Amino acid sequence: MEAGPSAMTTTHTSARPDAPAAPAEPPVDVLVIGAGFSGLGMLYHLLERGFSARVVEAGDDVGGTWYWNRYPGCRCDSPTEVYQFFFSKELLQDWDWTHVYPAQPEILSYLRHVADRFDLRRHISLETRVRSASFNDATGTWRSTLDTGEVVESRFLVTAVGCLSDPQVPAYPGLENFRGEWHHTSRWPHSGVDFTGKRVGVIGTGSSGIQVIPEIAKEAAHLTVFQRTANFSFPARNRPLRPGEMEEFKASYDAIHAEIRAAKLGQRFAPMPGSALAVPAEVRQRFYEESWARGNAVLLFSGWEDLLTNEEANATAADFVRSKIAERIDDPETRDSLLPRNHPLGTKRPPLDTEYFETFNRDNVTLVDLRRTPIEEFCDGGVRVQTGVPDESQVHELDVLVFATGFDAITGPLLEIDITGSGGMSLREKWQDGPLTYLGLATAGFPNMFTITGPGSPAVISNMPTAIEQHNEWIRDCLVYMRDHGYQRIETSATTEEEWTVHVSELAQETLLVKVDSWYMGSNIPGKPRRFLSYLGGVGTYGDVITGVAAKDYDGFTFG
Ligand code: NA7
Repeated sequence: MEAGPSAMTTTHTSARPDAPAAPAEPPVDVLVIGAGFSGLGMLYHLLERGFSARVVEAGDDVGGTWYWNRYPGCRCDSPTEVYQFFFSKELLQDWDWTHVYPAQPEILSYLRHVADRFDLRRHISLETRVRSASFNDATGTWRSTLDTGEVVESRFLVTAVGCLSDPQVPAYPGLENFRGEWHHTSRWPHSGVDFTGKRVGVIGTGSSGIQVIPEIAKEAAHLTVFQRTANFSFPARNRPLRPGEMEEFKASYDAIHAEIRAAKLGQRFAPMPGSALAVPAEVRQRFYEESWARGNAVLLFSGWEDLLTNEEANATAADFVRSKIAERIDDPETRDSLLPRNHPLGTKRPPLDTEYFETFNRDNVTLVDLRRTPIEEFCDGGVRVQTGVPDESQVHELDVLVFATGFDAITGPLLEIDITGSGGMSLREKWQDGPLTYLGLATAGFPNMFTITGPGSPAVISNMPTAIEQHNEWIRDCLVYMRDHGYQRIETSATTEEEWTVHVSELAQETLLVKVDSWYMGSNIPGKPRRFLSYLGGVGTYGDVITGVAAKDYDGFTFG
């Protein structure tokens, strides 16, 4: 085990049924909620700088996203050499990845290794949820109540709850009547699901659906895919790393790290200056063909910079991708339903796939186009859909139903916790018309609280570990600054967060992303305010902004 951060004593008390919950004395410096990439990274940095910290995690192991999403086919869409922690050169040198895009078990092993190697586990309480957290103005501390009844008092509260961790099951009636078993992709049983000989239905064709569908099709007697929106998808062209490739990465990690920290997407992609419309059609076609052959969404991420701002430019790429998708599907009617036509390319999160469209050429796979035959209800036998003929319906008989129906993204996991700030202000109430943050890191009225990859930061519009690392380091440095200056309390103001939120919104308005319904916009959740939830200025620019704020003695924050 590598020499890790020094052990710090954490303090807490357990509530007795006969006594009012009593907080810890003295409080722990920082309570971190969540032990995925962001919580583990945060814990490492805090301990390394001598803060006491405690992490509370709902799962029975660390890993976050990679703990919960265990469905077959689950893997990362970022290349392995960028999707990891960069805080330890020894860790980078010692860990060997096997594939260009590692599968979920491998990433989970990596995160477990990180927890062990840096001796983080003894600061983590597993199988425990934070139910509520409230700021006490008198003591300047947070008091968090766990589902065990325990109350933890901390100087700071850091949320590391993930952006896609609040799974959603569609609200069609009758699920309780379904005779078979059902699962959400992000709450997959640890023992796995046996599809052999079964009739399986998958609802949802986002990234999770597109990954799980080809795998289930190989095993099930019959697979019915319920599609509401046809999705663009790029071939991953995943493969095992070639001999020597890992060594090349290891030799270049400093350069790779510098590159992704400065890049727009926190990835080794950079958009080309100029317009797709300014070059001859043959040049465009050649670039699109070459990008397609490389796999991933190279065409989009390394393409002309107006692909996501100009509809006409976008259409040149979207037409190309549609033509490639069409080549992969045999049946004309199925092809027609699978071709994405209702949104510009890249305005919904583009998935990477392995044999996704080809799966619909199998005899045991049927596509149900919900735009033509909408779901009416779940019933004992399966899923009842309208047929298009008035008063007529049809039941798709199923033994297993899989929901790949996504998440209440970014704000969902934060608002699930009952958080109250200064003067008893409720975060749920404060954000009822949409989240307000400064830098995606803090919100006015909630002193000493930081939100890793919160709304208004690049987060989901980037390689997540890069965005997480920016926040981990910034929060760490801010707490060191406060300690050095003897400050106990930090908060931002309503004016500052308003300015940042308007800035985030203005950047989004310049793009096509605000024109479609997506989880980026919150529009996948009925009743959720429709607002673009992330910062589109890019990871590099964002890094400059937040380090600039720190350099100016945390401009936009006040200390007490
Ligand atoms: P997504 O990307 O939100 O996809 C959810 C899918 O489920 C999408 O195809 C939805 O169709 C569909 N959906 C959602 N609700 C319904 C209902 N009520 N009826 C039918 N179909 C529905 O979630 P994923 O888990 O695939 O991916 C989330 C992110 O994880 C991904 O982007 C990566 O960043 C990793 P819709 O498009 O809304 O019409």
